[in-house]
Amino acid sequence: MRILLYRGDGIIEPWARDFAAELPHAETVVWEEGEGAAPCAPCDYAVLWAPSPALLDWLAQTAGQLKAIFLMGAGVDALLKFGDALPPVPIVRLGDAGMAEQMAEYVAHAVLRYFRRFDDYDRQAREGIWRPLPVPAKRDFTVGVLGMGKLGVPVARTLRQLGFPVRGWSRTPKDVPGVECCSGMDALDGFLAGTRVLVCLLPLTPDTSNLLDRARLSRLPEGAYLVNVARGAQVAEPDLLALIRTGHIAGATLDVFRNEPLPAPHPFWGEPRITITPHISALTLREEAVRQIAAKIKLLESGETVADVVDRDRGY
Ligand code: NDP
Ligand code: OXD
Repeated sequence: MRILLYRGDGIIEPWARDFAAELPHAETVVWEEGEGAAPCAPCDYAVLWAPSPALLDWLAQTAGQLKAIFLMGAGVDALLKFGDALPPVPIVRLGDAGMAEQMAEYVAHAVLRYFRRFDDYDRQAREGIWRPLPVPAKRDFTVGVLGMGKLGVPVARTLRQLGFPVRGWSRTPKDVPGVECCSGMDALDGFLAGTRVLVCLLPLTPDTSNLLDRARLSRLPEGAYLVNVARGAQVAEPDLLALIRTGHIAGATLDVFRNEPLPAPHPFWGEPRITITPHISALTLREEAVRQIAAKIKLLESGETVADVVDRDRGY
């Protein structure tokens, strides 16, 4: 069995080492491209993150041998954008693999920071001001989670454990104890109207691209706060900025952006009510990821089915 490995950031040696340890009978090869790159023999599995068009071309040409593509992350938008150029094999994303805990930590931190007014205290401290500030009642501080999947549900549960009223919105109906769930576009406006902190954990698909535009963000009550940990293209960035500047939205914690790294002249950098992190809310943990992918390869090799296969029509 031959497994092809590739990461757009080039950090692939530790992955090759971990796969060799998990699957000692497999040959791992690292995809190289450009002048002087060694030709690669067809592979049974490809394990990728941020592949190039040249790599996908080659996978399509050698698809006769390829059995599945595994992603080293949860989001599949960067692969599905290749559409018909993708080889016709199952695409398998990471399912949690240590991301849910990180995501819950990140979102809980952002929500608590806004709720307990830490940004206001930072500002006061810089000016040498000692002044306790009022905090709203938790019962009036509803957190709404867009996307109740592998990451959204644990995030919603964590916020619930912290005592916040929590709502969840998804495509199909959900039943999560303690969380008020609703689904579908018809429910979205009402969901937004009752949400004080909006957390976005949706996959990027044609349906969710630009979902959070001026009209939808304006449905949030005055003084609402946004936490986006999903994909930047789900938010109309100029609309968010305009609503923060008018005061309708109090601020945002953003981990993802339409263009990453966030370009130097982007107005978000200069907006003190926006907290920026460099796409780190839930990092791929290599050891967990390799263990999960290797276990799924073993299942496929023994003719079994695996979880987390992407539905190409749905887009996630
Ligand atoms: P899942 O596929 O497990 O869950 C997606 C959720 O979104 C599901 O509840 C789904 O509904 C819902 N959904 C999808 N489309 C719609 C729609 N049109 N309307 C309403 N609800 C919709 O994904 P994960 O929870 O694993 O991950 C979510 C996203 O988080 C990833 O796609 C990725 O973009 C992002 N991410 C970001 C990271 C970071 O570091 N910033 C790290 C990891 C992931 P239903 O349940 O009904 O299908
Ligand atoms: C992912 C990500 O989708 O890191 O895994 O954003």
